[in-house]
Amino acid sequence: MTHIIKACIFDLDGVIVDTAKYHFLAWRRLADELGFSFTEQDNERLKGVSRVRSLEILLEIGDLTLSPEEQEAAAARKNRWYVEYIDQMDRSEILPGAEEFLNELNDHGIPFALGSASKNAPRILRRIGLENAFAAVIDGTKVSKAKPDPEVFLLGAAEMGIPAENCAVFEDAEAGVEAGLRAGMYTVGVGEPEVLGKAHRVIPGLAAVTWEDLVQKAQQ
Ligand code: B16
Ligand code: MG
Repeated sequence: MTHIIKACIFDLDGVIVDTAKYHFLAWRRLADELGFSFTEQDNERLKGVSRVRSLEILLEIGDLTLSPEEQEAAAARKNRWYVEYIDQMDRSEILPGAEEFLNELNDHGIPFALGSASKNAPRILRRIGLENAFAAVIDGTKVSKAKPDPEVFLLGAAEMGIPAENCAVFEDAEAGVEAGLRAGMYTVGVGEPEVLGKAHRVIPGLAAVTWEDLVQKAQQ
């Protein structure tokens, strides 16, 4: 199916910034505290996944069971450490090509939204100076169903007033690509084709895309 693109929706972690490295440091610190090791390879399983689900996966890796109260406290502790890292971020952490592509969309009058699982998304946008850049910011506090459910992207499209089929989604996580496809949107995977192969198109990063080229490929 061809898509006429009238708006874009961007995931945050892995597309606009690389906060996965800070999530990793904070989760590893929690694992250390709980007495097991957590590797960068393990961290791959947490990309695009909600905080609560991330903790469940971490506990599976450590073969550990915590009470609901202990889980809540552990997730809060992890988040405090994570926030300490993101509070050190600045514009220099915007991934290559991201700002240029957003500027290009602005030049063409194309609205764009953020569709992220992170409850810290507004804080990160402030740190990198993009708090006023998006027409809509849909973050982990606004959705009731996590990716691969399409809710986050459908809310973004609705807030912009653009039909889903006219939106292009940029996503680095497999569950996010599935969410984009389930939303009926043109879906661009950002990362490895081996992982994101179901997307309509896969690019290594936003530096590899221009507005013209997006429009053209989406119509093929
Ligand atoms: P928080 P995205 C996701 O961001 C991260 O990829 C994932 O690792 C994290 O667990 C999730 O946000 C929730 O983040 O703990 O800050 O609410 O890729 O959807 O922008
Ligand atoms: Mg992501």
